[in-house]
Amino acid sequence: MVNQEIAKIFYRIADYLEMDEVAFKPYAYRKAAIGLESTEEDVEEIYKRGGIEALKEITGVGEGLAKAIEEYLKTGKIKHYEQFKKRLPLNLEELISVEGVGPKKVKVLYQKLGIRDLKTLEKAAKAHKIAPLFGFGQKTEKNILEGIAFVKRSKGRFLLGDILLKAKEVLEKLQNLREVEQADIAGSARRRKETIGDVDFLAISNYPSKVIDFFVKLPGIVKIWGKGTTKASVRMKDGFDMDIRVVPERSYGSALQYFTGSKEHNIATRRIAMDKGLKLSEYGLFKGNKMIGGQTEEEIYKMLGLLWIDPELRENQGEIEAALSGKLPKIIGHHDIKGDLHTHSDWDGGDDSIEEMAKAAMVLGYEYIGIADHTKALHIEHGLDEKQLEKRNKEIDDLNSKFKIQNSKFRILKGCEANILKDGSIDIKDEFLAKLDYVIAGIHSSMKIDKNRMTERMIRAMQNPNVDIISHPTGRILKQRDEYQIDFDKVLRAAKETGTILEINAWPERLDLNDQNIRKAKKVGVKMIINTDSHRKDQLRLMEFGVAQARRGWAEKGDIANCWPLEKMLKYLK
Ligand code: DGT
Ligand code: CA
Ligand code: CA
Repeated sequence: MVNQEIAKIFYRIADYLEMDEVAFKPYAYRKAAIGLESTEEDVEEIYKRGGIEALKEITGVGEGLAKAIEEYLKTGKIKHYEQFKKRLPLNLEELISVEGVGPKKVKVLYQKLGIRDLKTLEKAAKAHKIAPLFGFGQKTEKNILEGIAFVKRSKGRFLLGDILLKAKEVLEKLQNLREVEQADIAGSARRRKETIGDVDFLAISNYPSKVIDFFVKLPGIVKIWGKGTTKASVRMKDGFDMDIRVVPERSYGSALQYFTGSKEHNIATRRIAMDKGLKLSEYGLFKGNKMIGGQTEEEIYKMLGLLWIDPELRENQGEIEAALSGKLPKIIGHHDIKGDLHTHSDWDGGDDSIEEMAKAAMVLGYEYIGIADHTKALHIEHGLDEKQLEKRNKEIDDLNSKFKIQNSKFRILKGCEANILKDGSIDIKDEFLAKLDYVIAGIHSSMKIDKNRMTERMIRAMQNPNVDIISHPTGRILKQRDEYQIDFDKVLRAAKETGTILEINAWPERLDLNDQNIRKAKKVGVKMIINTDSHRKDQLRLMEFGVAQARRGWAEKGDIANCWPLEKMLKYLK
């Protein structure tokens, strides 16, 4: 939106003026920037409607700045700003993002050392060129280095698994605030994307500035990027940013729809509105100047002729077309999960006993849990050999009889997570595998072999009549390592032919299969299962992330084996 673009330029001009030690003017530019940001109407519209005079109605905008806005609308530039950039060609935004570095320091650094961006700043700090500068010193230099490390660390994206719980805590605080009528998480976190750029919150309130004041004082905030009367943006000590918008009730649905995104989904919904002669924005759905909807997401989708779309599907990957023709999938829900087949017990070095794991599963309302301890080829994980597995099975039998006596229908299933060796064979004898309720097989070694060999290896493992499930099938670790070199289409075909189930591993660093691969598997009719890979009972709760990923992959109950009744699942296993 043009309002935001101009606001951004005003902020930068304010910084430049501060570098030049101009009095008062920086304050005026910042105030106008805030005014622009919190103006609902497009400045273009305002200008069309009433020219300079109308622009002056924006908070903080006087004659001079109204002319600057006009200049931008007419030429796409503001000369004053262009001159500054020419005189001081540096990445101001990047530099001042470093804690302790403000416009005045930036100017000294530029003039004395030619520093113009993060890279040159880091180089100078490491070469100890900053400390001797007047007004800096060793401590500042050290702080700058720490600040740079922080900026770099937080430049990337964050794991949903690291963020969601913290976001939910903030949400709860907002919801408990007297001035807040409703609040939600929006953005990629609401879509449950596997990684998050920043967390977006939305709230309804008649006292927006009270909510904003509360928000910027939340514990854990280390920097306030911006604060207006209806929005704010902050940096948390864990390195991620949070945005909030406060909107009136009548616009809540349209704002939630807009800020949930994705951007691509929004572009598509806006186009549908345009085709109907309507205009959809974060402020509402409009016919001419008349607002015809906006309070709820449901009414907006309905007025566009669409079914309401689950946030996890909003990536413009066909969900719009499906919603138009009434063919949206009925994706699985978090309560559809009946058990977890990939868990480890204290037999293979996990933290909790089988009984403790089982009890935790009961608390979650599961009907069963499968214990899939590692097997012998995986020495570092205390993999079990046939004999140890035999003993462990006895413990499971005893526990199951105990449950029966207690009249509980809960069951512990006997499994293992065996290793797929380099040639595709399994590290446990077939006769023994056949005695278990189910077998998971996974690759835990020789991950760098070439694509053909890797694909053959995986296919051979699936052809084993005892291998029911392949764990974390592509081997990726988010932010650490890529998938194996593997022909996934061939793997899918073999999975289909052999009736092998592919795992959706819920571990937040894995989420493997990913959303795209889940959709592919669904399309060819390969069944999947969502497992947590828990090594401790409290990790059973990571199921949430696996389910979210499955939802993003359009998975329905029929696609996911642990959404079926136990008997049906057991029958499906080889
Ligand atoms: P992230 O934060 O990178 O993980 O991804 P999002 O989707 O949370 O993106 P973010 O935080 O930049 O913006 C939140 C939502 O606001 C985004 O999903 C859609 C909407 N939005 C932001 N910028 C634009 C834009 O330029 N055009 C449109 N149509 N929507 C936008
Ligand atoms: Ca975001
Ligand atoms: Ca954002």
